[in-house]
Amino acid sequence: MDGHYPFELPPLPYSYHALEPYIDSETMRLHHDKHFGAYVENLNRALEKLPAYHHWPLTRLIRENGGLPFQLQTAVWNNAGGVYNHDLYFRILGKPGEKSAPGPLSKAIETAYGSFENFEEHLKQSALSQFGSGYAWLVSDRRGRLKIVTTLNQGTPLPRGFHPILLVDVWEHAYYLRYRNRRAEYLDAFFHVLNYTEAENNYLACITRPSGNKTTKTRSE
Ligand code: MN3
Repeated sequence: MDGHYPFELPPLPYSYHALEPYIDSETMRLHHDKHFGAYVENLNRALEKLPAYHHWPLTRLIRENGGLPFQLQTAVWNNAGGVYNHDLYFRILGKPGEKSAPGPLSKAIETAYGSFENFEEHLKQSALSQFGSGYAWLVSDRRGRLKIVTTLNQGTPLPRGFHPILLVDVWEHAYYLRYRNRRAEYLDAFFHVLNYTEAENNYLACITRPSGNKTTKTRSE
């Protein structure tokens, strides 16, 4: 998702109950319609009176956040991040059982982590160690090498020059209704509904991009 103002809430790409029993329909309805919806609304509200930024794509609002008027930076950082992160989160989930990605992402995961099982264990441990609200991500660097990173609140790995492949939301609103405080159980469930085909598409978009990066104005890692 990389449109510009006014942003719209994209429809869920499957039904609310498609991820049952791993993620329940009530959580999905609340998470997508209310939480994701609020980030879209609040981002539009923050930008409403600043037409100079209405043509900025979502990722630019994040990457070049420091170039916005100071009083707007925090609201845009939080809400543009909330929109970017939730758009990706709901896209990389799917019906249980669509496990493998037979292409380059599989090879890259096996090269970096030895196996899918080992990769999932690494991502799970990172997600468990994220203190408070945030995300654990699988990202690619500019050379197509994989790395697991975490971000706090609605932060993204974009300003660090990484290309997101997949992420897991560990805000309590993502799991509290069904799993209460048992984040580890939610993470085990998450891997049942992780759509590696969609993750593969994100990886392919990254490794086939001509220059390999669009982040010339950001800090180097
Ligand atoms: Mn969320």
